[in-house]
Amino acid sequence: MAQLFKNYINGRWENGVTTGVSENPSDLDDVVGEYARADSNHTEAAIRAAASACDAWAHTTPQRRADVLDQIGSEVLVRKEELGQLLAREEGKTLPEAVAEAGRAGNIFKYFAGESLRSAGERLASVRPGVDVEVSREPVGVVGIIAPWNFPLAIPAWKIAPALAHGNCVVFKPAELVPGCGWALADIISRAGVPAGVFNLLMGSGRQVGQAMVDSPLVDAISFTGSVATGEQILRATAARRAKVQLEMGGKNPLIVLADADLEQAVECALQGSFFSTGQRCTASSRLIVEAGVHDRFVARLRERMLALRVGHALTRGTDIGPVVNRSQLEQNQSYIEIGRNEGAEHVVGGDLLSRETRGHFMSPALFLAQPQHRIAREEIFGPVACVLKADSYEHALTLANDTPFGLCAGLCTTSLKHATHFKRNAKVGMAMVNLPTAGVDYHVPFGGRKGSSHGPREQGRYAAEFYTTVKTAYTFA
Ligand code: TXE
Repeated sequence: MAQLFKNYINGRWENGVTTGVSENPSDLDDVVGEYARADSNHTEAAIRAAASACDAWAHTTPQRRADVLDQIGSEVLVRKEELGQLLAREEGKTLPEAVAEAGRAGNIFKYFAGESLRSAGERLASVRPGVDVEVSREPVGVVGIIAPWNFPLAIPAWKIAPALAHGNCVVFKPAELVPGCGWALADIISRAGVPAGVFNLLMGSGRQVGQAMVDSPLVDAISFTGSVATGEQILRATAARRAKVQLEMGGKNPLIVLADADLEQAVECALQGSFFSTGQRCTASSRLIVEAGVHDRFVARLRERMLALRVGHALTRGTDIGPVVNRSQLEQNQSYIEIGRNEGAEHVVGGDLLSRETRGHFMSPALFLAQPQHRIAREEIFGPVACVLKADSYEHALTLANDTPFGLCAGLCTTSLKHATHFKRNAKVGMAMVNLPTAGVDYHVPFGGRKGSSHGPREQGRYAAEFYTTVKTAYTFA
């Protein structure tokens, strides 16, 4: 019998109206678990519970919130191998990647335990005699958290932890493909001393549960990570009712490789950034912009390294690249391979469907030589598909890098201090990397982008307070 993951509403584990099934993308004959599908009535109940719990939780001491978050972080860290197994089985990233993600989630809770205690304000002299001014931060209220499937422990952690640390109540909806990871996190949170209603888990569809969260007048803020289309829809709905909103959406991140770069290091950055986690990262490097002087050598070496990558079951030791998360994402990747060929991009290697011992969504990483106007060089694919664009110079490469509707992150491989400095100043992104893959960020510093990639305040680190608090200015005459 598969485990049944239930929803967590107002401090109780609740059945849904129907059940859904969570599958292992490495082995479609392996059912990870069944989950209770919530509907709009469950959503309303969870939101009402959160709204009722808000005042009391907002007035708990920072020590209490720090203790709760510290306990959650400790349990996640102690169980990171087991949580990593679940993650690898449910989402398909390799076991080492999944264990690292679980560790990161634990560290995020630990970090925000400290942030509970550091929530600072300021006291200023007024411009009027005898008046004092205090500026303080207060919780926003009920926060709706809508998460994607690609980082099913880390992304919920970096939204839930700051929300609770800053005194908010949470209604959390994991993505439909990864209810097991959402449930595992909720189970740990439910045992950490969080009062009923302060944290709620709802598993169900975006259209029903997610939409009800977005539309509810009792939800004061929505934090969302996912596709551009859904993000834009949420932006319109929250703007109409003036709720606070934070959106992390797509990317088409460039990695520039200059002729003076350390070639092996640059190839490693490209390989890691483009294909690891099966390319299913908003920070993936999907445009490799390579200076003409090193272009052919770079492509040859990257091809060689790609051919050596082992694609297979996420839990098998030695697997470099796990499966694609589900059939529809696999079809999307395959359709872009087709689009690339049809629009005249030169196919270098990969993109083939692979069969392994178990029935899974396996494909080999793909590389194209493309032109800047090609769709495969402009649209987010969200799979192990990258393209190389040739640049005449650093200046040309930077122009190509910034020529995109997205602005999440960008990388540069170079040994030139002059170009590295110029790049950090002029890349139109939220995160710039020099001699590092575009994917792979620290958990204690801001995460987010510009242009079509992000909207609203940054996530993570102390900058998270911008979204999870509201500022009050208080005047006293004495
Ligand atoms: O995203 P959705 P999906 C991109 C990537 C991928 C594509 C589709 O290109 O191929 O999006 O993935 C919830 N109101 N990214 O379908 O639909 C949904 O239930 C409220 C990039 O998973 O945006 C899930 O919890 N919520 C991305 C979450 O939104 C709604 C990571 C994301 O789902 C909703 C994931 C609605 N109307 C996908 N409809 C990144 N940038 O990292 C859906 N949801």
